[in-house]
Amino acid sequence: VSGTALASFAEGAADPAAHANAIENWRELRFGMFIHWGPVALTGREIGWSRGKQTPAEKYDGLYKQFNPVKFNAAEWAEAAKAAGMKYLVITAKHHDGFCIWDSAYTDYDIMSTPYKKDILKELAEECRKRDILFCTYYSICDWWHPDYPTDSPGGRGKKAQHDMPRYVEYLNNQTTELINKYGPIGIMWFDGEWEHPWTKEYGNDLYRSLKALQPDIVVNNRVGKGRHGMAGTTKQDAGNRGDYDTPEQRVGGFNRERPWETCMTICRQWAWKPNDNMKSLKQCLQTLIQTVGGDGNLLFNVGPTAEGIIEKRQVERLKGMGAWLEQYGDGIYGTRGGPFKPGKWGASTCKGKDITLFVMQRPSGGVLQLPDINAKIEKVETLTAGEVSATQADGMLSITLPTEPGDEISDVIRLKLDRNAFDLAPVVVRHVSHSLAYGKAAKASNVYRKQNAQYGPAKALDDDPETRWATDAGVHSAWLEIDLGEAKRVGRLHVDEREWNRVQSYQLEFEDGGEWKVAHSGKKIGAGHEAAFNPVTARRFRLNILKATDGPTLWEVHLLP
Ligand code: FHN
Repeated sequence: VSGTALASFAEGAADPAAHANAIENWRELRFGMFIHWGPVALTGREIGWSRGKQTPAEKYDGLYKQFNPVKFNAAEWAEAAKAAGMKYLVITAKHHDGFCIWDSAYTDYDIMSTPYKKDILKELAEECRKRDILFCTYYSICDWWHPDYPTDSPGGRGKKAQHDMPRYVEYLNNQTTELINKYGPIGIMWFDGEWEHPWTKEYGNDLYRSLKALQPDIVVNNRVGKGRHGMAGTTKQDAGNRGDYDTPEQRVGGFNRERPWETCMTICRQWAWKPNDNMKSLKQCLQTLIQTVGGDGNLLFNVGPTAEGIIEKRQVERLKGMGAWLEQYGDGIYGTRGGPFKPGKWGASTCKGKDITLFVMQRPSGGVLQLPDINAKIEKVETLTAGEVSATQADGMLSITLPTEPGDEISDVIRLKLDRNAFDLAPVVVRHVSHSLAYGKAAKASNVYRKQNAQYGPAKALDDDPETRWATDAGVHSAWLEIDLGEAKRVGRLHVDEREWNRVQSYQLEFEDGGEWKVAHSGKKIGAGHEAAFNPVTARRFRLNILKATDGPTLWEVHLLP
């Protein structure tokens, strides 16, 4: 990201030093609790989005009359965050449904109009501060309930007959100011719902500037304006996009030390409480945290409390499991920066001072992890999990001989102690050794994104490099990638990775036999880490023929295996 772009993101920060300091302090926290909660928990459906869809809007808007979370205990919630090793907490003060879980002077559609009649936010802010947990608030810019906000439910697709956006913007500014004045200092004002047409870049810039003037060390995410790239959460670099950090959602963001970023993700599937929702395993939770921090990002991990005001015991237990792991290995997470070895299937790395921590999550066959060597002397190597470890630096490679047995079901944790500051080392990609017969082989494709072969050609899907991909032009709905193995080889397995792009709807793997293409395997969706086994065929040329895609297919890796 260019310097000017970085500067423009923060233009309007009243006190640049306080602003920079606040971001550094927040980045060091690395792990936070996200809470999506409101009267919608009475229905077990999604907050905001179920209004006017699964739950008629009138019924949804009346839920507050029964909302009486008598089991809410702010100390228990704050304790759950602390036990998880979470250092900050962001709660939906107001989501897209307009309900305010604080005592607001600007509306009666708030917690004080419910049978509960107590100021949730006040209690939670106090209990967080007692435990040195940074208290933060989520505020939705779109408000499908508020009569002045132009769009309506379901999902903002409707339009209110009467509306008054300027008056709504005044309401929004009054409420965000109120949150800071009543419950501040607020760590992060976490905006969302900025994507709808009534909100403008100018509104966002004014709001950013006013918040920074009110509390110079408040951190404001990139959803305050109009510069976010959807769920990828990165910020467009055209001038005038405010926001202190990027916000990839329900995915681990890409390695990026230039721009602070934070992945927000649910521990279950739904943001708000849902009965019997699928919950992620401890391994999934921790490996997500490790991959995120290894990419130099923070993880904001979401729980959805019940209508009675409790966080489900199973979720609290899962978070406790994360906290127990962090008790042991948190020194490699908190206060670190991502890299220098970029995350990948192998695992991830972090650095702090002269130390690099390696989190090895996929043990290489043979037990020796091959990393590109670094421009530093390794003075000591130790394993924080179990067993013995050794390291050699030769021929441009750093070879780590791992303990014979995995040290921990989550990851082996190895500490390298260098002769210099680890953050100064240039980040490097760790090739994932796929043993693919197609690795590095000659390839051609029916289409390449803007004919930029060097950056997006078919060879980029055969290089085991997690950062490169074969890409095709927007609007392409079918394409092929042909591989020449150089000689006939027996192939019985296909591995393809398009990550979360999920554009491929159907494909065939073909092989050339006597001058014609025959089908070895047919499949439907690909997504992230698609594996397929089929009756082995022996041929020199293979072609991945994407028959149907929702838009230009983009594949990070295509592996052909025996
Ligand atoms: O619509 C919201 C959704 O309910 C949730 O709040 C997430 C988490 O940030 N953000 C929006 C979807 O992108």
